Amino acid sequence: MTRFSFDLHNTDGKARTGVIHTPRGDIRTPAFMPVGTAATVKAMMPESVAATGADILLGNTYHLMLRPTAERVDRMGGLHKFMNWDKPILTDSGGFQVMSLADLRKLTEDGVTFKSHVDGSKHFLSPERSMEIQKLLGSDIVMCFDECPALPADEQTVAESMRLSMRWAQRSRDAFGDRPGHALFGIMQGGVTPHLREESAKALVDIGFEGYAIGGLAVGEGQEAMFGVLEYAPDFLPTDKPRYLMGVGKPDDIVGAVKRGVDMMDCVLPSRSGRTGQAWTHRGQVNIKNARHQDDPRPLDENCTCPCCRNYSRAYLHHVFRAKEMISGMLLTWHNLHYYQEIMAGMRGAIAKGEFAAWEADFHAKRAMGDI
Ligand code: PRF
Ligand code: ZN
Repeated sequence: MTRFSFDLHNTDGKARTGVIHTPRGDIRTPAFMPVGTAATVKAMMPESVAATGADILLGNTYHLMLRPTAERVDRMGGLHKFMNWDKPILTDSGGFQVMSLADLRKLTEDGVTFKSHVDGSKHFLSPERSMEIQKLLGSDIVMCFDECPALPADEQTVAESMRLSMRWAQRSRDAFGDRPGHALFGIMQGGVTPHLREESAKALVDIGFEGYAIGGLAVGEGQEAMFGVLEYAPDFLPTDKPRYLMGVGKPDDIVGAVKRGVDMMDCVLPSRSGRTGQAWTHRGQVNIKNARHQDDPRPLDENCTCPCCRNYSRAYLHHVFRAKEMISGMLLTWHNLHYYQEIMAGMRGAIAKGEFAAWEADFHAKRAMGDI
């Protein structure tokens, strides 16, 4: 049986490319993980998600424990079978979503009690329960149960929250147990304070994980501050383990993160913005509801090979968006996910050849030209 392992193939500056091997298949890094919160990448069939080039999806403990429940997913044969996706799945642990979505939260050393945003029912999450749920789901990459304060926050709040997350990281490691072929990732916290990031990284490395996430970013600090942390935070982590930046981001955030040594990312942006008429192209952002597209026979992105760009005009995309037709979200999501995966493939190829700087300059130059 294939064990979980990471092969780092090339580095170019701080940028890295490699492969994560799992029993469910390889994950080429840098990797972008589309978000399948409720056991679906909204508006996409799983085979279409795979066709965009995704090697792995993200699922959410918080949403799935509330509906349809982890126990029901388990009875249906696990999340992969339930949603018809046989490649790797990473699941987030729930703490971050509780803090942003649930009602009436009560945080203690033990865990978090909260009310469901779906039906108001009362629930409890702890490191132990989160590990149990992620096991019932059949997740390949399990995330530690952590807490992530919104920024800006004062240093003491960030320090206390980070230290709680580190105690929870140890409890997550203990509860996860010995599960060959499955991985547990630690999550670094510590806000925008270097010594707290270092303390957090040391605590996690002492415990020992199969991979390390950088959490607590993209929570209100802005791109400049985020890149500021990414200048040093990845250096606190082992070079031979994957590094995952959680919940990031726009295309230029992703490129900037890879440049600074990040291997994996996830974000709802390409799928969510596809459903609100926003497209991301080589030339930047396009708002398809803008009237300038209504008589335009050209595709969204002349250089894109996705089904949306091969077969449909801007005029059509504008029309179906305005008419609120479901195909609007389907086509734009497909294009956006395809574009994100093309960025990842472009970076992997460039890093392998030692040409990341030239690739990055071209990426920014095309965006600076603006939409056609
Ligand atoms: N922790 C967890 N999930 C997350 C984050 C975090 O800090 C973030 C922060 N951007 C997104 N998702 N568990
Ligand atoms: Zn396209």
